[in-house]
Formats: sequence, C-alpha cells, structure tokens
Amino acid sequence: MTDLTQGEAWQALEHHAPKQRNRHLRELFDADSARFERFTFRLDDLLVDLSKQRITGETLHLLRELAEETGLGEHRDAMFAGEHINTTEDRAVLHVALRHPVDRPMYVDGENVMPAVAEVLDRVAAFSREVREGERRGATGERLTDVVNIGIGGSDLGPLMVTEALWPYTRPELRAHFVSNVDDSHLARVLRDLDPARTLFVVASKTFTTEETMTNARSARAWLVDRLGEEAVAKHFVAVSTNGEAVAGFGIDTDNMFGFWDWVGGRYSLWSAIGLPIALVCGFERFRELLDGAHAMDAHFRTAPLDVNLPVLLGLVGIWNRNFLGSVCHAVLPYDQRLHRLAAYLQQADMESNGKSVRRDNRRVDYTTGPIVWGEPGTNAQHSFFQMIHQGTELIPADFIAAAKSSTPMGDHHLKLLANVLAQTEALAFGKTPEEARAELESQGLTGEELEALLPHKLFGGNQPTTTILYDELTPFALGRLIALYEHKIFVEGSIWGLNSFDQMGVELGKQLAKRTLPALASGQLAGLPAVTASLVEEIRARRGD
Ligand code: G6Q
Repeated sequence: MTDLTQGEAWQALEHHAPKQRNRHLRELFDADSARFERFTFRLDDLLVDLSKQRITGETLHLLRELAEETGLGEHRDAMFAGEHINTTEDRAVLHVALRHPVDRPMYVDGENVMPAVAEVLDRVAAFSREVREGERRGATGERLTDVVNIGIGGSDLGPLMVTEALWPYTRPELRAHFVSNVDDSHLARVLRDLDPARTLFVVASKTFTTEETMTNARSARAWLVDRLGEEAVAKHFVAVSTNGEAVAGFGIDTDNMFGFWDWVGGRYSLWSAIGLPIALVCGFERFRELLDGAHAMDAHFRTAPLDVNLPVLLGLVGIWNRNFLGSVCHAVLPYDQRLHRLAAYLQQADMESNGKSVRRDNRRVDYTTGPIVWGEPGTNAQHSFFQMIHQGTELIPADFIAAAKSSTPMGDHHLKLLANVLAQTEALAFGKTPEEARAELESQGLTGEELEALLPHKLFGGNQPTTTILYDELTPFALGRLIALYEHKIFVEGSIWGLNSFDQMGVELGKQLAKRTLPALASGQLAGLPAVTASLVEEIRARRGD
C-alpha cells in the first residue's frame, strides 16, 4: 500500500464512503434546508454550487484533512516559488508567472522571470496592434485578414478554444484559423478559402520539432512561396517557440519569433506567446483581461483557506467521486456555445496531466487516478448522450457551466438556456420516483398491465452528482478565471494522488513507433516490424498501388 491509502484521512474516507453511497441527494436536501447556502462557494461573481454533489459537511471535512495530510498547501507553494516540481523533467512549473502583474517578481532558479515575461508581452502587444491597424501588411501591401495558427496539442487547443469563446470580441475582417492534424485535409480545407496575400501564418511549437506542425508548416510555406515567391515568407510567417535555432533553420527570421520558456508546459501555454492568435483577433487589451482573470484565480488559489478555496474544493470533490464513489469519468457541460471547445481543451489539460499510474516517488499507485473527461455544450448534449446520464448504469459526475447574461442577447434564448441548466441539474439530482411516474402515467389515462409495463422505463434514479458553475457574463476576464480554476483543480487532484501532473511520457511510444513505421509504408521494407503491423503495411501499400 502507498502512504496515501494508508494515511489516516484516506482510511477515514474509506470508512465514511459506504454510508454516503447509500444516501440519495433527495435525502440530503430533505435533511438540510440550508444545503444550497452551505455548499455554495463564491469568488466575486463566480459561484460554485456543490450542493448537488453527494457530500456532507463531514465528507468535506475529511477531504480537507486528506489535502492537509498529503501536503497540498506546501506543494502549491512550491509551484508558485518556482521549485522544480516537474520532477521527471527537472523543471519549474510557472505558467502562473505569465499572468502575474509584471512589476511583481517571480523567481525560477534565483532569477526574476517577470522582465522577460513583460518583454514578450510587449512584443505581442505591439505586433498584434500593428497587424490590427494595418501597419504591418503582407508582401504585396495588402492588409492581413486571416491568421493561420499551425500547432498541435498545447500549441493549438488553448488558443483555439479561447478564440472561439471570445468571438464577440473579434471583428469579421480579421479571422483565426487553426491547423493541427498532419492529415492533409486539415491544411487543404483551411488554405482553399484563403488569399495568400492576406494570410499570416503563426507556426506555434515549443520545441519546433513536432512532426505534425513541421509538416504543416513546410506545406504552408510551399503554398505561399508558390504564389508570392520566397521573399514573401518574412512578411507572412512568424513563429512562437523556445527553439530559436530551429526557427531560424526553418527560414523564419528570429526577429519574427516570440519566445517562451521551458517552465511553461505545452498544455499550460495559452497564457504565453502561444496566445498570439488571441491577441491578434481579439486585441491585446482583451488578452490582458484574460490573463488578469487567470491571475485573480491564482491569487485566490494561493491565499484562500482550503475550506473556501474553489479549485481545492473542486479537486477534493473530484477525488471523492473518483476514489470513493467509483466514477470513471467526468462530464464538462458548458451551457454556452462559445465554450464548445472547452471539453476538448480540458481533456488534454486533465487527462495528459493526471492520466498516470506512477507516482512522484516512482512507485505505482494502488488507487484510481485521473478520470475520463468528456463533454459537449448544452443544450445540444441533452439531445444526444444525456439519456445515459439520466438512465444508464454509470455514475457520471458533471459540471454545468453557465453565464447569467448573454453577451449577444437575442429574445429569450438565454433564459431558455438557463432554464435547461436548472432543470437538468434538478432532474439529475432528484430523478423521478415510482410514485411520481405512476401518478403521471395515470394522469395520461394509463392503467393496469399497460401502465405496469411502461412504468420501469419512466423512472429516473437521480443521485447523479453535478456542480453548477455560474458567473455574470463570459468576458475575457471570466474566461481566464474559469480556465485557471480548472488548471488548479487538476493540480489539486494530481498533488493528492502523488503524481507529477506536468510531464506526458505516455505520448512517446506511439511517436517512436510511427517514426519507425513511416519508412516501411513508404518503401515496403518490413524488416523489424511485428507481423501484425507488417500485414497492415502490405495491405495499405496494395490499396495505394505502391
Ligand atoms: C502538452 C504537450 C503537447 C504539446 C504538443 C506540441 O502539454 O506537451 O500537447 O503541446 O505535443 O508540442 P510543441 O509545442 O513542441 O510542438
């Protein structure tokens, strides 16, 4: 057994859990008329309602003890102090510095990193202003109207999710596009509708060696050179990277490169120059507001007592659902079309961070770790997979995320959206009892065998735990705060599970094998391949006529 499962708090939770597993949310609400107030926590206009989680005051108390026993506070402070908490890669984890006020120092290895952060932000501000105001134009003197971000994973999902979420802050004459997949149809689809003279490519890659990104960047470059000539590259390509040498090698002048640092993990990098497309299409002021929102959450996470600390509470409830109630997944359900890529973004943030089975102390875990994260915006999701949440056999904890006000109000759309948030979380909590279902069927005129046959299908078990996250409006500030809330929630869970949430060694094996398989596909040379792969290589080559 590990120290975690042997610890007093874990043991106490193991003892407490069976009792809770048999309690229904109906019962918990019946027993406590102040349950909403008791389990609702706030930071300014941000409200986190945990009342529909299957917890009691005792559950939260024991979970807090678990956080204390596992040294969560110390681990958090070590992150903010720039210590090398990414132990396997021996790196600091300091994305919080990227949104820190630039005049207040933060240190990595004894060096104040804020002047360098400020310098890059100033360059992002200047560059985005020049493009937006038409001072920086394409090689033929045309205004730049389309920004194509070429990147993948952490160099794609963040800016993509944010530019989609902040579309009301963009203008139609400056559009962002994202190309990530090495599948040629991704780049082809985007390029088809673009005018090279008006297109700016941002090649975003921390390492500047990622196969997908470099392949797409080379093809995009060839497309541009074909149409506007070699000398156009300087006006149409910029890079965001930590690898100046590789950027220069690709043919992008390092004057057109925006840097960041090894203490910024890919999936935590949207706050760095990786956010350049955000600043370009929304304006730097909006980007700064996004950073300020994230900083507000950082300050809260760093200083608020554990029992009112929003990311801590979300993380503890996540652990409760996963380890003590036995859920395997976590649904992210923004009732906000603008957040339609949030689940995809959080899939990476959460699953790449905490999808691990070896601890920081190099031992295997003897408990479950990160859940499967998935989701879609509501109300669309209600018309697809909600059936399973209501009547399936899995415990599916879910976050419902909503703004009280729309930024693009139109008739009563937003009230209808909100009515669905309230209705669904209520239905998931309380379900529909046999008595209620029976009365309903009777009122429809059903009786006897017909009623009895239909009755079981009309029941809703309820007791599905949900968290409601509500704020005034999805401004850049509110979005930054929301993303940072999730980042720190992931930190809390990873910290308690004893994981290093900041490496991603599990993505390496597939990359290595793809490197080895490519020449086999190209040449038919099958030596060294397992028989099953060799058979498929032959099959594919035959179909392609190779
Ligand atoms: C994120 C991961 C990963 C990374 C991509 C792209 O934390 O490290 O998603 O962002 O593999 O890497 P590059 O930015 O180096 O191209």
